Amino acid sequence: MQDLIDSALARIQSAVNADELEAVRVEFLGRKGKLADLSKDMGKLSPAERAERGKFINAAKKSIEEAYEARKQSFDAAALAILLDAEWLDLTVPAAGVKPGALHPITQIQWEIEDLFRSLGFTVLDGPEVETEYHNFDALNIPAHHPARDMQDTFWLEGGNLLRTHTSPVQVRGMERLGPPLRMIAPGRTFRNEEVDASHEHTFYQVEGMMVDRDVSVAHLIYFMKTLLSAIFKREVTVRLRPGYFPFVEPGFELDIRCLICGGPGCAVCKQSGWVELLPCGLVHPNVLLMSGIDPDQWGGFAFGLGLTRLAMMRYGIDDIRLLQGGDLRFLSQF
Ligand code: 2NL
Repeated sequence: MQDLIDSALARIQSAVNADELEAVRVEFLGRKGKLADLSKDMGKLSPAERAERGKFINAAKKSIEEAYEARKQSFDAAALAILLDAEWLDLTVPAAGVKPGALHPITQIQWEIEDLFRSLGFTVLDGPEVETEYHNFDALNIPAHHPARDMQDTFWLEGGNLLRTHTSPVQVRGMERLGPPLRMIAPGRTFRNEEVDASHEHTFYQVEGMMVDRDVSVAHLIYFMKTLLSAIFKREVTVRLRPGYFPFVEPGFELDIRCLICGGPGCAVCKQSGWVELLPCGLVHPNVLLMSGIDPDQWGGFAFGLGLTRLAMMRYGIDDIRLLQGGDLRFLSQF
């Protein structure tokens, strides 16, 4: 019996890995192992022999178990050391951090203009991109069959609605809802059925604005437009008005600024004219006021439309309009 213990302890010491050790445990300590065998025929022994055998079995079990546990711990420690060596993380390395995105160049300009007009007492309005024919055309003094309704230019939807071709309908809704006096701008996305190339897109952005009050004149219009353009270009600008036709204003103007590149003598940007056409505007047509429930004998207003897409291209020197909607990060990450 002492041989049994000695052989168990020797096998435990010589086990080279955890699997081998486990096999030794099963062989000696398992339910069908060698110590279990020794207890099987205890019934045949005399009480004195049984006591003797019991004592021995317990002592054997204790010493084999102890040897087993010690050996197992050394295998576990070795396995853990291998794992720690292979899978360590250096928790002191600074984190990579979030890579911040940026506002789209058009959004940057739009927000700047919104801030400016808010500071001048204007409300910033939003409205639907899917519009009724009435709000997009009729209410702007553009009845059916008017030449300004270039059918090819508009995305018509089923049921007579359309994708707005300008943000004017937002201002029509503003006049209907707010009533005079009012100051509002309507920035947003607009759509035309264009053949897309470097300078034409089906989707573009504009800001329209309007002020309705008593005795509003062209002088108010010029003051606000100069303030707007000086803020956008971050310097004083010289402006001039030429007559321009838009059904929703009377009189209507094309507002030009002195070329910021050459300052007047003429260059490639202003096509040698010294002036750059920038901003259609005018005094709101009485029919337009009337249709939105404002009495043109009591109230008057000015209005303007500014192409944000063109402005972004001018400011950042972008030569292809398609880059703005293209979603290419190599382009966008420059802003
Ligand atoms: C453009 C158009 C202009 C307006 C837009 C306007 C809106 C209402 C009443 C009167 Cl509700 N006018 N908007 C006025 C003058 C010019 O521009 O396509 N600009 C890029």
